[in-house]
Amino acid sequence: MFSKVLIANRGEIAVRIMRACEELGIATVAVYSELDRDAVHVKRADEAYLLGPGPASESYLAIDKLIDAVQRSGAEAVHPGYGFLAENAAFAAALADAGITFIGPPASAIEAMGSKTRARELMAKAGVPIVPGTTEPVETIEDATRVIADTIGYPVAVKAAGGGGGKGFRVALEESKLEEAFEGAAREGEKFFSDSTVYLERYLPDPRHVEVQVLADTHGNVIHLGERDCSLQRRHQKLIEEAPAPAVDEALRAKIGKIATEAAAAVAYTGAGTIEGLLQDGEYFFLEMNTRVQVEHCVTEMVTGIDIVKEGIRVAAGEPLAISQDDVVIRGHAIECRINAEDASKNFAPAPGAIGDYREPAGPGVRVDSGVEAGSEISPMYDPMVAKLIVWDVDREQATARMLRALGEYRIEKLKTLIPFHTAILQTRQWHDAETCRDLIEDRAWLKELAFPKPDKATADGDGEAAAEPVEQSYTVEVSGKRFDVKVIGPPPAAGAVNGAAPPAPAARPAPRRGERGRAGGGGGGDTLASPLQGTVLKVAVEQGATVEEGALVAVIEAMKMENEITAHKAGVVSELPIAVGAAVASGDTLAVISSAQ
Ligand code: MV4
Repeated sequence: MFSKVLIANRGEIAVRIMRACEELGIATVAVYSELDRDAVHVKRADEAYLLGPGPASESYLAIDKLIDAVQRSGAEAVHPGYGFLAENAAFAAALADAGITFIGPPASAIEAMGSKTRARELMAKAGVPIVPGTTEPVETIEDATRVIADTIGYPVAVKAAGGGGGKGFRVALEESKLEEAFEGAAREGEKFFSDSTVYLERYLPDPRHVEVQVLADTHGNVIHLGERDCSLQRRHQKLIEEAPAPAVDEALRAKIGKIATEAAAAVAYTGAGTIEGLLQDGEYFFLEMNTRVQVEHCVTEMVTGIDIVKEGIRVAAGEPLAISQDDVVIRGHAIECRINAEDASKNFAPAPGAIGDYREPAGPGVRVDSGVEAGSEISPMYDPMVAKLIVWDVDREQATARMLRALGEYRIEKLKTLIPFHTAILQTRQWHDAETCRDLIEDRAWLKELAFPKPDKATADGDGEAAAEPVEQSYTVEVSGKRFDVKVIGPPPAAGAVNGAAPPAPAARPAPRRGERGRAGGGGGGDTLASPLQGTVLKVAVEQGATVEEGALVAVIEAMKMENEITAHKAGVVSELPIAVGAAVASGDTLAVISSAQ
């Protein structure tokens, strides 16, 4: 076993890996950027090395700086966590060249699964079922049109070959929409992976996202730990994950487990990995393999009792897996909620800032994997996920009740998080019934309703009228000797307020000017289509004077490296179109005015 391991990551996953190391008697080395000097993962490690300035390219992605830190610390191995360099074959190879162990699969397996077309080809050859479609890149729209007509049919999914996790994923419902989908997928592929090649898959109308956890050692043992259901996503960002999957029984588990272990064996996989797939009408199709430990590995740990991170470290040290397939028993039900610093009511805009008072939930069956504490700063530079709340109970219904209890216990002051959103979701009939996605092109309708509550009359903005951002303030009051905690949500108190108390900082900044929210839905009935987010106009899909249907594509706005399709909030004539490709837009800016056709 190793005596010292460097963790090339930050936040909750760095802390999670350190916990595993401590239990294995391994000393830990943290790395950090200038922005993370006071971070929890840095304080927790036995020693820590500064990498450089905040941008990941100068810190957590800087391979030479990381190798330098490994050599200075004398660590024998590096754990990459997820994100950053976790699935970078060049990093795995560079470590190997320097005689340092990469805690993960061989570079060849990362590479094989990194190209989605190559992975599909390999899987098809190995007898692993893939979603019907092409295993080779499709060069032109003409080629795509032909292949679709001959074999796949509509609707069709167009995906970037370098992609994964939904990046560069477009759907064309019919031939007239193919060009837009093809170009969108290619553009996103080029931007994220410097690879504009795309491939095609039959679009499955109502699948569940079911993924299988695998573990493989260097002695030829490959086992699976059952599946997770991650169907609850928003724009390909998973929000809630659970194990076992509601739609999978013992027989299906054995079937998809066999598919997953065969997929892993086909690329000579070692370590912890995940086969992502789609489940439709009892049929399972391979989508891609994630060659790393995933964010949602915890729900599998809760229902199997197996420590996936520790097993990954053991395997990297050359030890055989501590368990065999027969030892794996699924017991009870686990749910994970991602606690992101995001504002669900503002199109899930990142809401970075400093955490005030902070208290994590506890009690039976509750686990919190976090990388923050009171006073921690959530930087806009990194992932907005600050913690994961995971619960276990004997069945799904009781796990849900336990999660609601734990969400209620979680105190994160001053920071906007998804806690209220998760609380709302888990109380819906759709969650209770484990409903699938009916419309994957847009977000699920019921999910959207929760994210964009109909604007309240009292707070709905008038056309172009400036409105103050409501602020939330907490007070404790006593009424006849009984204690009440109250939250006052409303317009910010005027400057130089009563009692001479200064208003809280957020109220001091000028309120943004905004019109109606374009995607807010319901209420208002105005003509203005306002931008739901801040970003850059990538594409303008309509012309002034054009007649549009409700839901027609108006523009594509890039924000936080994501492409956001802005659609018409009503049918009518585009009477104003004050945007152009390349222009910057702020949240609330008018993108178009759509007048009702006379
Ligand atoms: C699909 C699909 C339907 N047909 N592929 C890709 C990335 C991952 N985020 C989900 N992806 C999908 N790929 C084909 N051929 C639908 C999705 C999908 C999805 C699937 C199950 C549950 C929720 C989903 C949400 C968005 C997209």
